[in-house]
Amino acid sequence: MSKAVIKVEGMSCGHCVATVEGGLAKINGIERALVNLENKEVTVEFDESKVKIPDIESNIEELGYDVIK
Ligand SMILES: [Cu+2]
Repeated sequence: MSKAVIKVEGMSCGHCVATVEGGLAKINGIERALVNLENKEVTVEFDESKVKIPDIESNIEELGYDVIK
């Protein structure tokens, strides 16, 4: 299992947290997604044979938030 911390701009409340965590949890290969609002970070645990970081990043953008690279 791999772990990554992705910087995300635009998350501001519990609804955003639920959108991002819930949206990522639906992706095959993502084991866990945890949002830290204060740090503007999403920590993801994922299986690298099933999903790659760029896929996760584009998914976050599809949910309506900006990934900071
Ligand atoms: Cu919100």
